[in-house]
Amino acid sequence: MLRTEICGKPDLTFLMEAHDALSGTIAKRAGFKGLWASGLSIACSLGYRDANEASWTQIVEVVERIVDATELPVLVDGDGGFGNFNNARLLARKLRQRGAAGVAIEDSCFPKMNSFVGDRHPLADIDEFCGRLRAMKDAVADDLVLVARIEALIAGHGMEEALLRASAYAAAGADAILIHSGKSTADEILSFARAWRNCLPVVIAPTKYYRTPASKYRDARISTVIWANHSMRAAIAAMRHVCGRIIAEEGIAGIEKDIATLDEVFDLLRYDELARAEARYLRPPSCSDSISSR
Ligand code: SPV
Ligand code: MG
Repeated sequence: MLRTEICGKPDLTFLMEAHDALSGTIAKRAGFKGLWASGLSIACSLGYRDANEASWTQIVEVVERIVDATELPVLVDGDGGFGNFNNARLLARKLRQRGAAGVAIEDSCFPKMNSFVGDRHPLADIDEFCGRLRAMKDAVADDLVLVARIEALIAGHGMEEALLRASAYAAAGADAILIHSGKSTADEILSFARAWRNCLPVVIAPTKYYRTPASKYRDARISTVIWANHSMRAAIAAMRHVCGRIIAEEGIAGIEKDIATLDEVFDLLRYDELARAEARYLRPPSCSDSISSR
């Protein structure tokens, strides 16, 4: 399960977004040691908005494919747990069964809305959210890293509220705190980290403050950085570009050199392994012929 690949290693950990088995496989090949199963990106790839339109069972199915294909530790974006404590613990149990390494749940209300859409982000009541965390912890104990995500800064509440929530969530059994921010600089994240003093490992997703170099997070002793949606956004840009060119050029000769070769596709999916397995396990034709002719 490699919990330390999710958070709590001595050095900074990086988790790369995956929204399906292919994006997870590409991240693994690039050298990432852990993945973030992004709610936004999975929803997007299914054609849903990041507003709890995808069901928790649909998310679990995608996570299972990512885990199976990559065998990497996967921290799953569990949104707000898809309801109350009962839905949250069902989700936690299923994710553990399907091989996830951890789950992050955010203190939003169902149905959630992506943190960067609009400005109506009602926060869950602290005690009610702690009930979700306790129920998840009781359901899966230490088999799944439990990350409590604080949306207080996103929702326009101050640092005090964020710290109050972090303490309550730690007491409720969280293993790490994900502090989220929509600011274009890392200032408020870094001041949270200073005040929090690593009471639990701190996880961040610098989607909006993307200019900050990783060295700043190292200096602040942040545990884990999530590159939350970058494969999905890269795929959108690449697919839009290729579709536009094919329609404009009424052909594919021009784009061939800009896209992955078929050999690359077969290599990513390890067709060579299948060929070796066939050589080992398929009965030679002569053998089956002789059996059927008896
Ligand atoms: C996600 O990837 O779904 C997240 C992170 O929650 S972010 O989109 O940066 O809010
Ligand atoms: Mg999300």
